[in-house]
Amino acid sequence: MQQSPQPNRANPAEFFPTDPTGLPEATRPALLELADGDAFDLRIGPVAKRLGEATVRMLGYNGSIPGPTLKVQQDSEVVVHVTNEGDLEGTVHWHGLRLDNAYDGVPHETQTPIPVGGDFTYRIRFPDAGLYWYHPHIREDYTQEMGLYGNILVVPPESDYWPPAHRDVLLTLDDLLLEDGKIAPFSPAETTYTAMGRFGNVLLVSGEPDLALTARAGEVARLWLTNTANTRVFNVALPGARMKLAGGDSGRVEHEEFVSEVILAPSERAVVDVLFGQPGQLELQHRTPDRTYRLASVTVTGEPAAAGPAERFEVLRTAPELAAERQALDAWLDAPPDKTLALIAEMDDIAAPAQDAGPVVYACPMHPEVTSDQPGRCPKCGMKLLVTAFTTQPAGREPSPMPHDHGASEHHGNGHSHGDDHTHGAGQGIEWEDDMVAVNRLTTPANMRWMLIDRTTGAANAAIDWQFTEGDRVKIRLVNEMDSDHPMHHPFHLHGAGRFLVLARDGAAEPNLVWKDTVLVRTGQTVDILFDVTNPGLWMAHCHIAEHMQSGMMFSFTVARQGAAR
Ligand SMILES: [Cu+2]
Repeated sequence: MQQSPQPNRANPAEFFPTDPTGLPEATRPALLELADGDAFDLRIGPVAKRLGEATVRMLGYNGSIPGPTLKVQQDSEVVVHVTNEGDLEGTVHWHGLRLDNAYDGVPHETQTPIPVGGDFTYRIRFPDAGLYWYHPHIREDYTQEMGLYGNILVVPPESDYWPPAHRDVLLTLDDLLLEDGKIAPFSPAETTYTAMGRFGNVLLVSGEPDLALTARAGEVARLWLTNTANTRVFNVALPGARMKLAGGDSGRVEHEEFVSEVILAPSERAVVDVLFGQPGQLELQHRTPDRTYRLASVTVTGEPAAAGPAERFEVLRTAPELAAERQALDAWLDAPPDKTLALIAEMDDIAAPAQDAGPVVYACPMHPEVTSDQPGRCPKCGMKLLVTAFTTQPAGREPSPMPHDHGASEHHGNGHSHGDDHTHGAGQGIEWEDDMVAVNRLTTPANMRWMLIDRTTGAANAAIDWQFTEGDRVKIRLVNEMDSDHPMHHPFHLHGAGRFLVLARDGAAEPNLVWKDTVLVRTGQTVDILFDVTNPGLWMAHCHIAEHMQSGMMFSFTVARQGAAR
């Protein structure tokens, strides 16, 4: 039995609506192939989404989850007329695009939020080839979880920018928290689950809990992967097929390389070419140190594919534009950082004892066997010890495909057995699951403060006031400190003021460069990035765990035009 208090659920008006009655059923995303100067409409509105036996109320762009896939030519421009018929005011952020600041979709900073019933017209440009995505920038913990995300595929003019492939397969990776056949409640007033972020218990690939893919023997399929989850990190594998890493957040990698798995933090992308061999049944998987989940089934048919792409699959190419960046890397590795940001949590003891409560016992929410009669930190993971009433719920709530009484659990529940030795910290500095559900659900921006701290000025979050100029290259050091009330990983995202290269992780030079907009900084890790500043305006930097951002982990910085006074 849970001993922790439950959030107040007495009054349904305190939560966003969950009733799908009468709503149109969510459709599959349309592919919109757009030419330079084209315009299209994007409507935000509620849909009924079938997830196995359950039908839940979600939000879609143009009635689909994910929203439509935009396929555009590099250096083109399109006009998007957005109407908001959703549950709250909104914006659209075009993630990873180095576009004009006015269309970046940051509420109050680059535009007035679009009220419910209102509209806004974006002009978006695509200077870089690769895979991007769009999502709201108001209460993403709710709106993105509800299904508001879609992909953008930017096609380069060079036909050999990517290696040859038969087919493009775009897949979003997400999870969703269902309770009693409904999406677990969201308060319009405040974000919850701010400690770990809201982990789901249903995994969704391109919006589907049980996606089935087909391929032909000898086919090379290009998987375009985007992690749209609030907080879950995915580790994608496809045993039985060969995988070649071809690209990342923004375009191709320096060196194509064969891989057995690919890690994507929230908002990161990966471009993976897959060569299918003999006919048979395969599984696209998400693999954590403790479990393996099925993301999708893949049926490889005996129908042969044309030979060309498979013959050239063995060739591992190098991207000249990134090889050129490599030439200057040693100097940047040796240079001191221009900026240093610390990533830190401050957490109240949400079960702090009353004055006359007598002696209490403190324990780690993740390691209940670690107890103390004094406040302190867990020697195993660094987590702040909390009064034990909050630590007695069994840890772990891994996703199963559907609520348990629907009998579909064989679809995802094919993992290794989950022993009691779930050692925190053995997960490569990544929180793969919510290991402290009882505490996590009670955390809010009021009792959990996530912070980015400028180590030069001491300024935190919104008080940080960085100023750059177009053309700058800035070395930024990200230090994920263990001296924190809740050390965990953070995907650090920079908006389209530019793009960056990862220089080094814990002092080790990055072996394979790729232009990025988000980098996963693992627990206790130090990551150096080189930010190539190209676009003037007021831009955001933030953690892309939606609940961390809502809990303060963000700031904005300015980029001046070249030649203009700072
Ligand atoms: Cu974070």
